[in-house]
Amino acid sequence: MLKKSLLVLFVAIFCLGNANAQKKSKVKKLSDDERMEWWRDSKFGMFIHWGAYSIIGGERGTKIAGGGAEWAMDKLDYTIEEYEKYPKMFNPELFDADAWVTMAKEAGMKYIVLTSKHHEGFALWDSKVSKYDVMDASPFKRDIIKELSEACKKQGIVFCFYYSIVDWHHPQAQGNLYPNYNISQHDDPSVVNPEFPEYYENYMKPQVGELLKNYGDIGVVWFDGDWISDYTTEMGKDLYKYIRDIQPNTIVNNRVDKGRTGMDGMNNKPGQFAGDFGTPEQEIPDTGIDSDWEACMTMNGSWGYKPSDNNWKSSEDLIEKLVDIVSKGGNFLLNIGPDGFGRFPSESIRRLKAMGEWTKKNGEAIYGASASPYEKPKWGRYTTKDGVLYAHVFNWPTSGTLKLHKDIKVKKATILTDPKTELTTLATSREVLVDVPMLAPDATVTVVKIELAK
Ligand code: FHN
Repeated sequence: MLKKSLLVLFVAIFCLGNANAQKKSKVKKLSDDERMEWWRDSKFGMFIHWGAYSIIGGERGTKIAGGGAEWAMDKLDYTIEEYEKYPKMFNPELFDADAWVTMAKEAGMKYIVLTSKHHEGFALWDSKVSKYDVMDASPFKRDIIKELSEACKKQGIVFCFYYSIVDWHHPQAQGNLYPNYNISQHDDPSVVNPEFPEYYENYMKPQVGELLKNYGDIGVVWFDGDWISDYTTEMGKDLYKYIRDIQPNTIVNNRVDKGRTGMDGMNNKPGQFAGDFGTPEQEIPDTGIDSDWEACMTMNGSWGYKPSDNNWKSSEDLIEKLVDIVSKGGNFLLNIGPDGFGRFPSESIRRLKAMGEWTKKNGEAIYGASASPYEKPKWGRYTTKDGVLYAHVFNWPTSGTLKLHKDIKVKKATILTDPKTELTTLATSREVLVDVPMLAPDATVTVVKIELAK
């Protein structure tokens, strides 16, 4: 009897495994260009840094953490035991995934990258690998990754997640803070934890696997913490393959491997490191890079919620940064740091609204647009799409004449938001002159649409 039931069980397991493999094989594996297409066209995404650090706000008594408030555990010298009280207080009852996604969508953002687990190690999903997660270590007991991924799907926004390789809560993955994390903060790159490979195989990969298997299509896996000496390029290449085997069409950033360490990826040979796009941070390259890249940036000076940091970039500056990045062939991943209640800061909401008003009117010159073949003009930037050149004017000419590159052959010029009014143009040997209104039609960036002559 026992033999028969064991045989039945074996057959059942075999069929289930086979069916699963069949299911996996049903996903059509896209070519690299097909896989990257949605991302290249999107241009603009929302980064969200949210975790137990969002309760702390970067402050401990009289001390304020330098830099990002998401580094509170390290910068404010919490021991692991001291820090563990914060997940126990994490109960963001004002969290509303649908509202977050709506704010991103109305800002003109096409994808969202949420920190599933930052360096603090606290997981925002129902992890079966660890109990240091929102379901077991906090009173909130809601699967944030599930709620946000479902809200994204409902509203047509691509859901992506960030995952930190370094994990200050895990004794095998504290990077250069090992082995004295709790006692003193030392940072010696030659110090590696011999048990890190065990964390990589038995904790990190299974957690990444959970996120890829249980929350639908994942647009991008955004790794971070790649800099620790414990993490090797062999692991990076293995992890990239692991991800693509589970979801073949997911895009992975260059921090999955060690590509950032070689002069920030500028001097790497093609194929030397795994990863689908470069990740300049808090900066925009001077010129375009002839490979895929995404600049990530904060609105103030902190990724995590930091009420003491009032160094907010203006909406106009953020719009100009979006244009500058797109004119150089990149994507813009702009960060929000929600507070411990689950609210976006009002300063962030105001900027998202302003960017949404601008992208609603001028999105044609951004989404799916490419880098300009012309060097950047003094007054702004060019983008191009489908035989049309878009002149994004940051500094409106007081003379009433906009000067374009002399090689531009104009068929028709209009203000993008006023398509019925054709502008007069004159080609000279030195430049192309365009008669424009004395006052800039848009207080931030006005776009002149130039249909090019064949
Ligand atoms: O240390 C992190 C930091 O907290 C933040 O997450 C940024 C965002 O890209 N990445 C690391 C710093 O490079």
